[in-house]
Amino acid sequence: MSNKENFLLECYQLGIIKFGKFTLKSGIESPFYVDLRPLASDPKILKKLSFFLLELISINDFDLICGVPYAALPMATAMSLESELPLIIKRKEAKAYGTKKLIEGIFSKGQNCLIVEDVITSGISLLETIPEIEKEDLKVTDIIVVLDRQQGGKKLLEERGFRVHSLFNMTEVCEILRKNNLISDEEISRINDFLKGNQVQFAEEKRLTYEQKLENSTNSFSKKILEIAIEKKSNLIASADVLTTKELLDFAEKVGPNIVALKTHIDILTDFDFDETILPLKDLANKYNFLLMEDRKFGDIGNTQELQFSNGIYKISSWADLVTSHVIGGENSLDCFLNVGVIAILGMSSKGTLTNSEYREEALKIALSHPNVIGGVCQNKIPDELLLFTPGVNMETKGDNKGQQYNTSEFVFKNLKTDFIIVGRGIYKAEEIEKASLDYKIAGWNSYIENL
Ligand code: S5P
Repeated sequence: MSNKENFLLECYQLGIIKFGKFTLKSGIESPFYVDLRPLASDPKILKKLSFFLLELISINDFDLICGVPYAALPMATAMSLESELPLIIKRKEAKAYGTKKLIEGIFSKGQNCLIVEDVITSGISLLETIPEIEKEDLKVTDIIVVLDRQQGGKKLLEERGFRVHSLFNMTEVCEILRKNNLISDEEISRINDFLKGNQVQFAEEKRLTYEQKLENSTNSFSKKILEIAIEKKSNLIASADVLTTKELLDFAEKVGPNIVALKTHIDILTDFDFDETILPLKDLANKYNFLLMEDRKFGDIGNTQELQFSNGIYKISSWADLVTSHVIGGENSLDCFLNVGVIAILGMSSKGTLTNSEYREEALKIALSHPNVIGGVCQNKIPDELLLFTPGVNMETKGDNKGQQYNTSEFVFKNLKTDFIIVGRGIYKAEEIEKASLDYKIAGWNSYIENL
């Protein structure tokens, strides 16, 4: 992957481009929405952006740099700091008092000023800005833009004799996002239609309700989890990544009323004892009506998985309602999981994961064809036949320092049509665990309802 491509993906994570249906100021409905202002809130990204933008031109050709307010102001500032090209500031409106100047800073007649703009659409706003700079007897020959929306602006400015250097255009953005499975072919064709000036048809993409999924399901474990979801009005799975039996049981007691399943990594307990740990945990699962999901992420040949599933001190097969498993061992490796709902790991939430689109596609084929599999863990949409479990959900933070990447529940229900969210630290690290689990339950349920 090229540096530029990587950089775009980092920017995308900040939410600068959204796909859907957006009504523009003009009343026109657009299939995408761009806002580059969030880039300024991430200093590392802003710095990288300034490197990429400076590479587009030869800095010696210019005496000054000026960003079009407001979105391009921090960009021009970062470029100025990096290149030592002096910055001038263009006001949006002239001051009503004092000097009434429109351009602030130190400059002299005849200097060539490089203009920086975040997004170029029709080009009209640049055509209004440039004369204000020229009025001060400054020259403008070149404009740098981060994103060319390909709606005629670049052409218009070039016809007027300006050189326009863009870092990305919409076609490139779509290609990169498509390659990384972040946008569908349907969305791309809608965008292409829009860019050609056609009115875009938005088909309402409906998700199935839990009731519909329940009707369609034949596996007893998928039925169970859907029934609990409907009854408790919850799609929350709490991940109990705690280290002692006491913490695990306390946690289960607190979150029990709000969850459909409690997810364990049973092998991280320092004091595991089948009778002391599993029996009371089972009691709590019955008391509060939730399932036990052991996140074992099996990843071996069938025979070994069979041994791991039923033996050792954990005897997972005797208590887990659901288990997670990689499908890397191939279809038959899943045959051993009897009397349990298997959730296949199709895509992971961590940065740099190897679960790219080709992997996911192949993994999905196995998951869809195996009767023991009821769903998948994934950060992408999957077919309706499988339930989608999405970890990497946190309302407070975007990630940890170990590669985890978070989205909000709103995002995953809207964009991935998730069925169940998995939340770990967002709940077990919260000051008030009960309240946090209730908050996530409500947020998850509301997001589900909003996307029906
Ligand atoms: O891709 C994945 C798959 C899983 S199951 N990413 C994940 O984070 N998980 C698990 O979800 C992970 O092992 C952890 O138990 C939980 C997320 O925890 P959190 O504290 O980051 O919310």
